[in-house]
Amino acid sequence: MGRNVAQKILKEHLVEGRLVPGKEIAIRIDQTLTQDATGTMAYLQFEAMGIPRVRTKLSVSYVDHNTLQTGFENADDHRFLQSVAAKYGIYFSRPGNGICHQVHLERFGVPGETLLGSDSHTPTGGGLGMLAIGAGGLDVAVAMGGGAFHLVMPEIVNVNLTGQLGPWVSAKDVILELLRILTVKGGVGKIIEYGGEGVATLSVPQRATITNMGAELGATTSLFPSDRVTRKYLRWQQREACWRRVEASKTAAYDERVEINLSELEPLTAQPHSPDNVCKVRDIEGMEVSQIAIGSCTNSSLADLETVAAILRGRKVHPNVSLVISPGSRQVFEMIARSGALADLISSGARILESSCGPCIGMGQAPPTEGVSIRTFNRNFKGRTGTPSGQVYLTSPEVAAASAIEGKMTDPRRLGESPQIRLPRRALVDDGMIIPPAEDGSDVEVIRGPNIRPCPINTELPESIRGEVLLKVGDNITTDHIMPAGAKILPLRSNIPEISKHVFSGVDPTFSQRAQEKGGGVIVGGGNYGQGSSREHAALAPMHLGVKAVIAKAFARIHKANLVNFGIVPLTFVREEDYDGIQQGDVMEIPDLRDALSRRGNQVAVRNLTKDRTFAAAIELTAREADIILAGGLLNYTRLH
Ligand code: MIC
Ligand code: SF4
Repeated sequence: MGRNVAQKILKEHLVEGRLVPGKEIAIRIDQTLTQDATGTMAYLQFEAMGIPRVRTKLSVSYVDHNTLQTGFENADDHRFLQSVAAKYGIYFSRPGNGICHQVHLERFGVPGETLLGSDSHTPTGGGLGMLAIGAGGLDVAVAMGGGAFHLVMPEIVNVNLTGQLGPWVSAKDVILELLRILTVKGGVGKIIEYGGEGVATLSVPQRATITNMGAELGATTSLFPSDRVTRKYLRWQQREACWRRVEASKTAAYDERVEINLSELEPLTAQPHSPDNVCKVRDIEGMEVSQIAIGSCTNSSLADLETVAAILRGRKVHPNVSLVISPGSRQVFEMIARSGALADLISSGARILESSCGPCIGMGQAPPTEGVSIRTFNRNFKGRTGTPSGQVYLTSPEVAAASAIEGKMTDPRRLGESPQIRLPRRALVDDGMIIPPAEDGSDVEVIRGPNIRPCPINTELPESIRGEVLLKVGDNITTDHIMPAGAKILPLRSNIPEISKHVFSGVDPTFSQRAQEKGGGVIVGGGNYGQGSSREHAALAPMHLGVKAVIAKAFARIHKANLVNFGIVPLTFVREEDYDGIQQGDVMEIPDLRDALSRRGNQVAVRNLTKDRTFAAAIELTAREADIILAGGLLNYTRLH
């Protein structure tokens, strides 16, 4: 039987294991990317490994998250990252050059190669036919050192696209439809591979919008084949030389199949507070809106912004709406400036922000109290904007622009004929904001500000664990709940003792203090615990507070890997009723846990000393993961092996 696209790339990069779903494999990583919010820790970890130069084909360090410099911290981080990049052989994309995923797609992505990025939206590169995976910073540091990336071989889902998008319907609607069908946990343990005759009708940036938001399905990654459209895009970027065809064999098999007819789609939106809470825009038309934000790694390509400009041309933003626009990259920004589209946007009353993540990660532009904010982004988790009562609706740029004019949620099909945009024959290529590394980095000095503190390291797993349930939470807890971001907390990413004070602060402001007073403990979670971002701070900071284990109904992939990497034991309930029987404050004991992990046991008995009850918890770990936890995390494990 022939192979699908994912299998072909995995096969070429396989260094351990067999491509059997559920079995552990290890793959060689060609490229890595980091961004500043996860990058400082990743590079501190890389430095600790004592390797003089990265061993990948290409590594890029981006600055795009922490660009609001309200104190010295972020600026110091930027300097640290720039000096580390120069020293260790990493390209450095300066603040202002754009969002990592967008810039990587434009300037670096290569069809058929592997990319590991310390950001959950790394699968954006799947739009180019790349196998691009998001991971914790420590996994990326290991890959930079030439180490393989370990993962459990996912199942491969074929999304068969037929037909063609109609007027005013966009790539965003494709992925919102898939989120509606599969939900935020539907992609866990899966790779989403797009195929079918509809693929050829989608441009690379459209494909990238779709693979980007595959992160919200919980998928390991998403990807499109590399075909003629990919070649054309790379030619446009003056990078045709790196194109190669990567397509599924005619006889390729898949573990699951989903059908989407592009012709049948209509404008959709994800309602508060989950990307899978999808409905038709026309079903909630007329809802008053106070803010509209266009940008993010999902929807700020040149075509997106030219379309928005064409809709707004000669019109004014509604007086009750604040419209903010952040172009995804400096390339896009400069191109809309040269085409005149930027003038149309400014003239309509839009507020133009720099090319960065900005409002998407709560770096400014928090909406008003209870304000409705329409965003072309990928996440609408409660409080992520910085306004706890904010109501975020995720839509396409077309819906956002139409709603900006009307001041209400608007189905853009009301505006009549859809705008026809024309893109220049060549992209404006200028890599002047990407600094290549020093040829010989040995005498480059790494510059460290006072907020940059060493990465804490866990100790070996003790024989038994005992501790209080510090917090019990429900399903779909995101890493934004566990370790919030935003303008106030993000600057602390390089300082674990400080950032730890904010763990779970939006859920229970007393958490951090209680954890410290009790000398740590256990967290009890529901299904899909830790969905969302790749931030390893959601494991590292709880570890610093003494959290020893998380017992949940099920985990999201990246967060589970991060827990393992820092020596926190992830356990799952064997019987869901056992979750119901636990209360916050109960004292739990897990005797002989070390022994169970060493024996490769698949279950362990957990004693609830307060309720005088014992229940079984499953150990769903590969042998390597069990060893990492026994060693007290990946850094210790790497030293031992
Ligand atoms: C996000 O969108 O939540 C982030 C900020 O890009 C994160 C990374 C981080 O927390 O630094 C992600 O998606 O991985
Ligand atoms: Fe940045 Fe938002 Fe994309 Fe995360 S999702 S990388 S914060 S733009």
